[in-house]
Amino acid sequence: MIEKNELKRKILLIRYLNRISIIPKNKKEIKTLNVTLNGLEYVGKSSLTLRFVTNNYAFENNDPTIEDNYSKQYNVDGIPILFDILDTAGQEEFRPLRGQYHHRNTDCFILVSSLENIKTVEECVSFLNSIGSNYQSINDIPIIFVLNKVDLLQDYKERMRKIEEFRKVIESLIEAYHLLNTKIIVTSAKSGECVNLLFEESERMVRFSNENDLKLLHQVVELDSKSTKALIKKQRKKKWW
Ligand SMILES: Nc1nc2c(ncn2[C@@H]2O[C@H](COP(=O)(O)OP(=O)(O)OP(=O)(O)O)[C@@H](O)[C@H]2O)c(=O)[nH]1
Ligand SMILES: [Mg+2]
Repeated sequence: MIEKNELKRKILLIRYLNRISIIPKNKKEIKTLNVTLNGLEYVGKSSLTLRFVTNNYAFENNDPTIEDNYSKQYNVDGIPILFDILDTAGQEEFRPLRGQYHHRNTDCFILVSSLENIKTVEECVSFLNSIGSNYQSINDIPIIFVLNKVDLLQDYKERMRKIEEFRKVIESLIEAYHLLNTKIIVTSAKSGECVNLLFEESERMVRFSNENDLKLLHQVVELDSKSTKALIKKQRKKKWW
Protein backbone atom coordinates (compact mmCIF):
# COMPACT_ATOMS: atom_id res chain seq x y z
CA MET A 1 0.00 0.00 0.00
CA ILE A 2 2.77 2.37 1.02
CA GLU A 3 4.76 1.46 -2.06
CA LYS A 4 1.74 2.08 -4.20
CA ASN A 5 1.39 5.58 -2.77
CA GLU A 6 5.04 6.27 -3.30
CA LEU A 7 4.78 5.16 -6.89
CA LYS A 8 1.82 7.49 -7.37
CA ARG A 9 3.83 10.40 -5.98
CA LYS A 10 6.67 9.58 -8.35
CA ILE A 11 4.35 9.44 -11.31
CA LEU A 12 2.89 12.82 -10.34
CA LEU A 13 6.38 14.26 -10.02
CA ILE A 14 7.41 12.88 -13.37
CA ARG A 15 4.30 14.39 -14.95
CA TYR A 16 5.04 17.70 -13.27
CA LEU A 17 8.64 17.73 -14.45
CA ASN A 18 7.46 16.73 -17.88
CA ARG A 19 5.44 19.87 -18.04
CA ILE A 20 7.88 22.36 -16.63
CA SER A 21 10.81 21.17 -18.70
CA ILE A 22 9.28 22.07 -22.05
CA ILE A 23 7.52 25.34 -21.33
CA PRO A 24 9.41 27.78 -23.56
CA LYS A 25 10.90 30.82 -21.81
CA ASN A 26 9.11 33.05 -24.20
CA LYS A 27 5.52 31.88 -24.25
CA LYS A 28 5.11 32.91 -27.88
CA GLU A 29 7.99 30.75 -28.98
CA ILE A 30 6.83 27.32 -30.14
CA LYS A 31 9.23 24.43 -29.92
CA THR A 32 10.01 22.76 -33.26
CA LEU A 33 10.65 19.05 -33.40
CA ASN A 34 12.42 17.55 -36.41
CA VAL A 35 11.32 14.00 -37.05
CA THR A 36 12.56 11.76 -39.89
CA LEU A 37 10.80 8.61 -41.07
CA ASN A 38 12.96 5.88 -42.59
CA GLY A 39 12.19 2.37 -43.73
CA LEU A 40 11.97 0.18 -46.79
CA GLU A 41 9.50 0.86 -49.56
CA TYR A 42 5.82 0.09 -49.02
CA VAL A 43 6.01 -0.15 -45.22
CA GLY A 44 3.68 2.83 -44.77
CA LYS A 45 5.89 5.84 -43.96
CA SER A 46 3.80 8.25 -46.05
CA SER A 47 0.54 6.76 -44.85
CA LEU A 48 1.58 7.22 -41.22
CA THR A 49 2.68 10.79 -41.87
CA LEU A 50 -0.53 11.67 -43.69
CA ARG A 51 -2.63 9.99 -41.02
CA PHE A 52 -0.96 12.18 -38.40
CA VAL A 53 -0.99 15.40 -40.42
CA THR A 54 -4.46 15.14 -42.00
CA ASN A 55 -6.10 12.47 -39.82
CA ASN A 56 -7.00 10.57 -42.98
CA TYR A 57 -5.91 7.34 -44.55
CA ALA A 58 -4.81 7.90 -48.14
CA PHE A 59 -6.30 4.80 -49.80
CA GLU A 60 -5.22 5.96 -53.21
CA ASN A 61 -1.72 6.97 -52.26
CA ASN A 62 0.56 4.36 -53.77
CA ASP A 63 3.09 6.76 -55.19
CA PRO A 64 6.61 6.06 -54.00
CA THR A 65 8.09 9.01 -52.17
CA ILE A 66 11.31 10.75 -53.12
CA GLU A 67 11.25 13.23 -50.28
CA ASP A 68 8.37 15.10 -48.68
CA ASN A 69 8.21 17.61 -45.89
CA TYR A 70 5.20 18.20 -43.68
CA SER A 71 4.57 20.32 -40.67
CA LYS A 72 1.86 20.28 -38.10
CA GLN A 73 1.31 22.06 -34.84
CA TYR A 74 0.11 19.60 -32.25
CA ASN A 75 -0.20 19.70 -28.47
CA VAL A 76 1.79 17.21 -26.44
CA ASP A 77 0.96 17.19 -22.73
CA GLY A 78 -0.81 20.50 -23.25
CA ILE A 79 2.19 22.20 -24.86
CA PRO A 80 2.11 23.24 -28.54
CA ILE A 81 4.83 21.61 -30.62
CA LEU A 82 5.58 22.30 -34.26
CA PHE A 83 6.32 18.93 -35.84
CA ASP A 84 8.58 19.21 -38.85
CA ILE A 85 8.35 15.79 -40.51
CA LEU A 86 10.63 14.44 -43.23
CA ASP A 87 9.07 11.54 -45.13
CA THR A 88 11.80 9.74 -47.06
CA ALA A 89 12.13 7.32 -49.96
CA GLY A 90 12.21 3.62 -49.23
CA GLN A 91 12.72 2.42 -52.77
CA GLU A 92 16.03 0.78 -53.55
CA GLU A 93 16.77 3.16 -56.41
CA PHE A 94 16.80 6.07 -53.97
CA ARG A 95 19.23 4.37 -51.59
CA PRO A 96 22.02 6.90 -52.38
CA LEU A 97 19.79 9.63 -50.90
CA ARG A 98 19.79 8.03 -47.46
CA GLY A 99 23.01 9.68 -46.32
CA GLN A 100 21.54 13.09 -47.17
CA TYR A 101 18.48 12.56 -45.00
CA HIS A 102 20.71 11.87 -42.08
CA HIS A 103 22.68 15.08 -42.48
CA ARG A 104 19.73 17.09 -41.39
CA ASN A 105 19.31 17.96 -37.78
CA THR A 106 16.88 15.25 -36.76
CA ASP A 107 15.65 15.13 -33.18
CA CYS A 108 14.03 11.72 -33.44
CA PHE A 109 14.20 8.95 -36.05
CA ILE A 110 11.19 6.77 -36.76
CA LEU A 111 12.26 3.48 -38.33
CA VAL A 112 9.19 1.92 -39.91
CA SER A 113 8.74 -1.75 -40.73
CA SER A 114 5.65 -3.61 -41.89
CA LEU A 115 4.33 -6.59 -39.94
CA GLU A 116 3.71 -8.19 -43.33
CA ASN A 117 7.40 -8.83 -43.88
CA ILE A 118 10.20 -9.56 -41.38
CA LYS A 119 12.81 -8.37 -43.88
CA THR A 120 11.55 -4.82 -43.40
CA VAL A 121 12.69 -4.83 -39.77
CA GLU A 122 15.94 -6.67 -40.48
CA GLU A 123 16.78 -3.96 -43.02
CA CYS A 124 16.73 -1.32 -40.29
CA VAL A 125 20.43 -2.20 -40.04
CA SER A 126 21.17 -0.17 -43.15
CA PHE A 127 19.34 2.88 -41.78
CA LEU A 128 21.14 2.57 -38.45
CA ASN A 129 24.46 2.40 -40.30
CA SER A 130 23.59 5.49 -42.25
CA ILE A 131 22.49 7.40 -39.14
CA GLY A 132 25.62 6.21 -37.35
CA SER A 133 27.92 7.48 -40.05
CA ASN A 134 26.36 10.96 -40.00
CA TYR A 135 25.97 11.58 -36.28
CA GLN A 136 28.68 11.82 -33.68
CA SER A 137 27.12 9.13 -31.55
CA ILE A 138 24.15 6.99 -32.41
CA ASN A 139 23.72 5.67 -28.87
CA ASP A 140 21.54 8.34 -27.37
CA ILE A 141 19.63 9.53 -30.43
CA PRO A 142 15.92 8.92 -29.86
CA ILE A 143 14.82 6.14 -32.22
CA ILE A 144 11.34 4.67 -32.45
CA PHE A 145 10.89 1.31 -34.14
CA VAL A 146 7.43 1.19 -35.66
CA LEU A 147 5.68 -2.05 -36.56
CA ASN A 148 3.02 -0.88 -38.98
CA LYS A 149 -0.01 -2.51 -40.66
CA VAL A 150 -1.15 -4.27 -37.50
CA ASP A 151 -4.72 -4.11 -38.85
CA LEU A 152 -3.76 -6.96 -41.19
CA LEU A 153 -3.37 -9.27 -38.20
CA GLN A 154 -6.88 -9.81 -36.96
CA ASP A 155 -6.14 -13.03 -35.12
CA TYR A 156 -4.89 -12.14 -31.62
CA LYS A 157 -2.44 -15.05 -31.29
CA GLU A 158 -0.98 -14.41 -34.71
CA ARG A 159 -0.67 -10.71 -33.89
CA MET A 160 1.24 -11.46 -30.68
CA ARG A 161 3.44 -14.04 -32.39
CA LYS A 162 4.44 -11.61 -35.14
CA ILE A 163 5.07 -8.73 -32.75
CA GLU A 164 7.31 -11.00 -30.67
CA GLU A 165 9.20 -12.08 -33.79
CA PHE A 166 9.83 -8.44 -34.75
CA ARG A 167 10.67 -7.47 -31.19
CA LYS A 168 13.48 -10.05 -31.07
CA VAL A 169 15.09 -8.57 -34.18
CA ILE A 170 14.80 -5.06 -32.73
CA GLU A 171 16.33 -6.15 -29.44
CA SER A 172 19.32 -7.59 -31.24
CA LEU A 173 19.72 -4.27 -33.09
CA ILE A 174 19.49 -2.31 -29.85
CA GLU A 175 22.20 -4.50 -28.40
CA ALA A 176 24.44 -4.43 -31.46
CA TYR A 177 24.32 -0.63 -31.76
CA HIS A 178 24.21 0.06 -28.00
CA LEU A 179 21.09 2.15 -28.42
CA LEU A 180 19.98 3.80 -25.19
CA ASN A 181 16.89 5.78 -26.14
CA THR A 182 14.51 3.58 -28.11
CA LYS A 183 10.90 2.54 -28.17
CA ILE A 184 8.78 0.07 -30.09
CA ILE A 185 5.30 1.16 -31.19
CA VAL A 186 2.78 -0.99 -33.05
CA THR A 187 0.63 1.05 -35.43
CA SER A 188 -1.89 1.01 -38.23
CA ALA A 189 -2.01 3.97 -40.57
CA LYS A 190 -5.19 2.46 -41.94
CA SER A 191 -7.16 2.37 -38.69
CA GLY A 192 -5.17 5.17 -37.06
CA GLU A 193 -4.19 2.92 -34.15
CA CYS A 194 -1.39 4.52 -32.08
CA VAL A 195 -0.43 7.01 -34.82
CA ASN A 196 -0.88 10.12 -32.68
CA LEU A 197 0.81 8.32 -29.82
CA LEU A 198 3.80 7.63 -32.08
CA PHE A 199 4.41 11.34 -32.71
CA GLU A 200 3.64 12.28 -29.12
CA GLU A 201 6.21 9.76 -27.93
CA SER A 202 8.81 11.13 -30.34
CA GLU A 203 8.52 14.47 -28.57
CA ARG A 204 8.59 12.91 -25.11
CA MET A 205 11.69 10.90 -25.95
CA VAL A 206 13.51 14.04 -27.02
CA ARG A 207 12.40 15.83 -23.90
CA PHE A 208 13.62 13.01 -21.71
CA SER A 209 16.90 12.65 -23.54
CA ASN A 210 17.86 16.08 -22.27
CA GLU A 211 20.57 15.13 -19.82
CA ASN A 212 19.87 17.98 -17.40
CA ASP A 213 16.19 17.14 -17.20
CA LEU A 214 17.02 13.52 -16.54
CA LYS A 215 19.47 14.45 -13.79
CA LEU A 216 16.95 16.79 -12.22
CA LEU A 217 14.25 14.16 -12.44
CA HIS A 218 16.43 11.54 -10.81
CA GLN A 219 17.41 13.92 -8.04
CA VAL A 220 13.83 14.87 -7.29
CA VAL A 221 12.59 11.31 -7.40
CA GLU A 222 15.44 10.24 -5.17
CA LEU A 223 14.76 13.07 -2.73
CA ASP A 224 11.08 12.37 -2.83
CA SER A 225 11.46 8.70 -2.07
CA LYS A 226 13.90 9.46 0.77
CA SER A 227 11.58 11.98 2.36
CA THR A 228 8.59 9.67 1.88
CA LYS A 229 10.44 6.85 3.61
CA ALA A 230 11.42 9.14 6.47
CA LEU A 231 7.83 10.26 6.85
CA ILE A 232 6.53 6.71 6.88
CA LYS A 233 9.09 5.77 9.55
CA LYS A 234 8.00 8.70 11.67
CA GLN A 235 4.33 7.81 11.33
CA ARG A 236 5.01 4.17 12.22
CA LYS A 237 6.88 5.24 15.35
CA LYS A 238 4.01 7.50 16.34
CA LYS A 239 1.54 4.66 16.02
CA TRP A 240 3.73 2.36 18.02
CA TRP A 241 3.92 4.74 20.97
N1 LIG B 1 -3.42 -2.51 -44.38
C1 LIG B 1 -2.60 -1.48 -44.27
N2 LIG B 1 -2.03 -0.95 -45.37
C2 LIG B 1 -1.20 0.10 -45.22
C3 LIG B 1 -0.92 0.68 -43.96
N3 LIG B 1 -0.06 1.70 -44.13
C4 LIG B 1 0.18 1.78 -45.45
N4 LIG B 1 -0.50 0.82 -46.11
C5 LIG B 1 -0.50 0.58 -47.54
O1 LIG B 1 0.79 0.19 -47.94
C6 LIG B 1 1.13 0.76 -49.19
C7 LIG B 1 2.40 1.58 -49.09
O2 LIG B 1 2.18 2.69 -48.25
P1 LIG B 1 3.07 4.00 -48.30
O3 LIG B 1 2.64 4.85 -47.19
O4 LIG B 1 3.06 4.59 -49.67
O5 LIG B 1 4.51 3.36 -48.03
P2 LIG B 1 5.91 4.11 -47.99
O6 LIG B 1 6.69 3.48 -46.91
O7 LIG B 1 5.72 5.56 -47.90
O8 LIG B 1 6.57 3.71 -49.39
P3 LIG B 1 7.76 4.51 -50.22
O9 LIG B 1 7.36 5.94 -50.29
O10 LIG B 1 7.81 3.85 -51.54
O11 LIG B 1 9.02 4.32 -49.45
C8 LIG B 1 -0.08 1.60 -49.64
O12 LIG B 1 -0.88 0.84 -50.52
C9 LIG B 1 -0.82 1.86 -48.35
O13 LIG B 1 -2.20 2.04 -48.54
C10 LIG B 1 -1.56 0.11 -42.82
O14 LIG B 1 -1.41 0.51 -41.67
N5 LIG B 1 -2.38 -0.97 -43.03
MG1 LIG C 1 6.24 7.11 -49.13
